[in-house]
Parts: sequence; structure tokens; C-alpha cells
Amino acid sequence: MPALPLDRRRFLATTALAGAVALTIAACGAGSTNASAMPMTTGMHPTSSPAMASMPTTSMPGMGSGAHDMAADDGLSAEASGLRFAPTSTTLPANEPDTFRFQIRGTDGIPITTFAPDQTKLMHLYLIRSDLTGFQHVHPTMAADGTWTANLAATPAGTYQVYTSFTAQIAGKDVPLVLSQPVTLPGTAATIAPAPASDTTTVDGYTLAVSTAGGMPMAGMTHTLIVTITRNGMPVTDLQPYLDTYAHLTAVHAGDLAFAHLHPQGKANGDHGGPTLSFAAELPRPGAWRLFLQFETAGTLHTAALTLNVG
Ligand SMILES: [Cu+2]
Repeated sequence: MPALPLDRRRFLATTALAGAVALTIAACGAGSTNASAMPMTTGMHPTSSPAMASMPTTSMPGMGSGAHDMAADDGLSAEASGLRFAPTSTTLPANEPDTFRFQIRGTDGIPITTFAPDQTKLMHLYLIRSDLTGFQHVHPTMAADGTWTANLAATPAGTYQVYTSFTAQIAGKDVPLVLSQPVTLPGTAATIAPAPASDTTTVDGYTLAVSTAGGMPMAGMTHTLIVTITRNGMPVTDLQPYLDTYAHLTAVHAGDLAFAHLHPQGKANGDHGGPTLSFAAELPRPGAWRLFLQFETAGTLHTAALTLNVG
């Protein structure tokens, strides 16, 4: 990955609003400089309304494990805080399920093997296509030697950014980071035109409406993002816990692929989340942000996406 300008390093503090759950966003702002620059991804974990309403709000929890490393907060660097994201290969076969292996190594080249869970997982991996399609979010497993294996679904050819989000434990200290690398899946890659901005989207029969208090969000300012989920015009109230919350929101910035990541601190409680999920989000740069919202009902994970314009 190319070195990222520091001005893209933004720390996004996300606080779940209505739910009163605090979310932390690792802002990803760096712009790719290579020809196949990838879009930015911002991840946010939304907080569900009712169950979390009584949770205290904490800003910038860094997943509750300490401050994020500022240099890595745009998610576009492969190395930060003395740790390096080292994939076995940065080329993967297209159109077939595959495994992606990597290590998180220290400056001495030795793989790190101690990690703290974040949102119930030791490692979160996101694969996002440079045109902001092809979103995958999986949880790799680690072998004793520190080699992580992620099972990826069949993926179309193209250029992707692979983000790893984790909290390494180094000398007794938690080091939360988002590191990433470009990965190529050779073949004919059809670029999909960017989706126009919209305040609604549908997935699997669910309709998601996104509203922002005060109109269009402005870059660098904290806004409350409210997502309301309905089905056939009726409020959805049977969201199940997914990674300890009722939804997971990832945002990628079109043009520079900055990755922002929102982690709620509150935990979901029972299969009755919804219909409203609230986030406090600060998006560091103007332009289009692609939001990927994941939620679970009846044991099925749904992934919705929409484009949000930031002024
Ligand atoms: Cu995850």
C-alpha cells in the first residue's frame, strides 16, 4: 500500500445515539495512489434501539480496548504501530471460493499470536472491491503459528482492498488497528458505475431508510445517523444479535477507500432489536460514502448498501 497522507488519519468517534450505545469509528481516509485505487470503506457497527437504550454512551472507545493508533485509522496502511499485515499472496483466483492467509507480524518479522476479542471476534476481515461493490466481511481463524485463514466466497475479478481489524496484545498492551492491502483477482473486471446517493435501500425484502439529523452530513462533524428497518411497510422488531449488536455498519469512502469502522459498546439483548438503529458518526471527508449495513433476522445475515453524500 502506498503511504497515506497524515491528513487522512482521522479518528472517528461514533456514539450510538438513540440506543445510547457508543460506537467507535476508525476513519479510513487515505487515498490510494495507484491506478487501481480502491474506494474507501468505512465500517460502522450500528446500535440497536430498545435494548441498548439504557447503555451508557462512551465516545471513542476503540472497541473498549484503548485508543486507536491514529496512523492506521484510515485503514489504508499495511503497517502501523510496529505491526504489519502480511498476506501469503496478494493475488487470488476469481470466481471461486478461496482461502486467504496472512499473518500480523512485528517489526522483527515474528508473527503475533496474542489478540483480544473485539465484538466477539479476534479478527475481522473485509474485502471490498475498488468500485465499492463486492463487500465481504468474514472472521478468520488463527493457527498456533499466527497464520490466519479467511474463507472467501467466490468473487468476481477485479482489484480489492482487504482490511484486517483487530486488537493485538503486545507486552500486555492492547493495540487496536485496521491494516489493509490491495489484492488482485485477475481476469476481466467489469467496473460497476457508482450507485447514486439515496436515503433508502432494500435487501431480502427489508427496506432500510437512513436519515441524518440536520440534513446532509458535513465532513468532520459528528452526526446522528438513524437507520429504520421495515418489511412490507411494518416496523421490523425481530433483529437478532450480530457480533453483540443489532447491526454492523461499514463505510467506505469513494475515491480513496478510507475505512471507517463503528463499534458499538452496548450489547444486543435478545432477538427483538429494531426497528431503529442509531449511530453517531463523523465522516472525515466530503464526497460519497458507501455504507454497508449488516443485520440478522431468523438466523440469516442480510447486507444492505447505500451511498451517502457528505458535504
Ligand atoms: Cu467482523
